[in-house]
Amino acid sequence: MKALSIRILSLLVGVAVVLAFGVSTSFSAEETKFKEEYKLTLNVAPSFYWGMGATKFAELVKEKTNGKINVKPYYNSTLLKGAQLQSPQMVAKGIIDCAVESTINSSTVIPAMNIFSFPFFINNFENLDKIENGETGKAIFVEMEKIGLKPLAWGENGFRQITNSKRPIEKPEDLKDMRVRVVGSPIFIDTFRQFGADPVNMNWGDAVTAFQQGVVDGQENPVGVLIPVQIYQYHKYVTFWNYLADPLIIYWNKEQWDAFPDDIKKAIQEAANEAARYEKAIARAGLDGDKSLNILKNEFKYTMEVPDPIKFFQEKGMTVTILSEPQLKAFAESAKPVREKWVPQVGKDIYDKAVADMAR
Ligand code: X2X
Repeated sequence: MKALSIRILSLLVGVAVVLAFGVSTSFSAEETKFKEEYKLTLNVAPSFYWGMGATKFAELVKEKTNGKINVKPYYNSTLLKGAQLQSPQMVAKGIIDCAVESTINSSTVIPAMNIFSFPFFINNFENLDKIENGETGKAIFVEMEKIGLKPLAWGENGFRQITNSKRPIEKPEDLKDMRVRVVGSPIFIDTFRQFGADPVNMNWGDAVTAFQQGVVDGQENPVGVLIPVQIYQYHKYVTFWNYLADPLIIYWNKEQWDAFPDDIKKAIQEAANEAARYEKAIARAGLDGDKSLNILKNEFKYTMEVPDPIKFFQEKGMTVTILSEPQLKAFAESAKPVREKWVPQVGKDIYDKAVADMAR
């Protein structure tokens, strides 16, 4: 009993010392407004292209705010215990300060974001850029602000490609009865059911074990995930079909953002723009001719380890299938009912904006 009360007493003294010390060495009035650490969530590891973007953002924020703002990335959704679809709520509530997140992982909270997951709808970089920089992108940012998120910049996970351990996928029937791991977002389940596959939704944190153990036959992700995760260890076949786009958005808790002084806002915004440009170039490297490789070389003095993803997969022994126009048409036709079903769910206005943006 006595020992316990001494321990409690010493604990109290400790706390008092920390408090007194904290007060006596307090920072200048301006600096005390900032947290010691701003927590950033993202669903993947630092080695993923998306992870490299988050790391870059944290570095640039530190640099551009002269160390006043310290963003710490928490990779692999550790702050969410792997529940990747919860990032927008957690940032909106201010439990997490900011994020570099996939639109897929916010799509259950912000339905408009499902426009990117429409199968065989946005099928190339040009269309994607038109949508992000156009009326659709603007409208999505407005939706984010409504729920308490301040969007800063578009990054990119990439166009998602399908891999599997069974056979080359060239037509919808090739997916028949194939067990495919998908993100826990309903449009993915609809799409793969439409192709006759057997989709299984699973958080990314559980997915790699499922590939290892052969619990699923296939999965779909962009090269920026497939290369670092060494997908060729599990799957021999990859089909490049650009069936849907997966942008990232760098965003901040809005209330916290609004309270930042203007110079801090400006510095963080610049960091987001620069990190997003870098990350997008990495995600597109070798998939858009020399364009992104040159951006990396000239603006960021960065040389890609894998400058040609398709060649890389071939060298790793994978069978790479690149769908021809008629093959893509067959998939697009097969997926039509999914797009139709989802128009009211994303909102007719968003859908119309996307169609108009792409036609521009
Ligand atoms: O779960 C996935 O497949 C991933 C890593 O791409 C996302 O977080 C959307």
